[in-house]
Amino acid sequence: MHTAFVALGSNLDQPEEKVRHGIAALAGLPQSRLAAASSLYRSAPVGAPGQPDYINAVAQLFSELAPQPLLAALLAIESRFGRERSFRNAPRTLDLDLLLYDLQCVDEPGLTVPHPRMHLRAFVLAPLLELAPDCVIPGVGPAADQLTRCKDQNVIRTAP
Ligand code: PH2
Ligand code: MG
Ligand code: MG
Repeated sequence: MHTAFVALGSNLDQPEEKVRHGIAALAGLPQSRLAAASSLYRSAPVGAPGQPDYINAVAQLFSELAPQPLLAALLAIESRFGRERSFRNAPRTLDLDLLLYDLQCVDEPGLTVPHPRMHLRAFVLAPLLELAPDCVIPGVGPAADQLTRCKDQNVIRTAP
């Protein structure tokens, strides 16, 4: 059994509901179990000004799926939620990013784990640390240290 952390994000069509339903969809993944889900957090869009605020969360999964099948399952959920890919960082109904998979480093077409920008984003680090305060990002270091470097990013916990 492997431990994976997945980031959820939405800034379109009732984002809170999308993230809550996204967590429920993760709970239904095959050969997997939802171990924990963070609170919901609101933040301004990073790298894409002029869009609605985001709602973000992080889920912890126990899974028998290898990284690529797990990624495929996440992309299938995004499609079910009506995700459209018009341009980079476009507003989205649901984004599911595989952040961490045990302590493994994966660098394959379409999949880089740890997620290459996770350590720069308070909207990922704050919910991740809620679930795993001692989390270490392979190749980077303690997630808590990274969050202190993102103090300029305002992230508000909105709901349990
Ligand atoms: N996702 C992005 C780009 N910018 N900003 C916030 N606040 N939350 C996100 O989930 C997010 C973003 C690309 O995936
Ligand atoms: Mg993303
Ligand atoms: Mg994504």
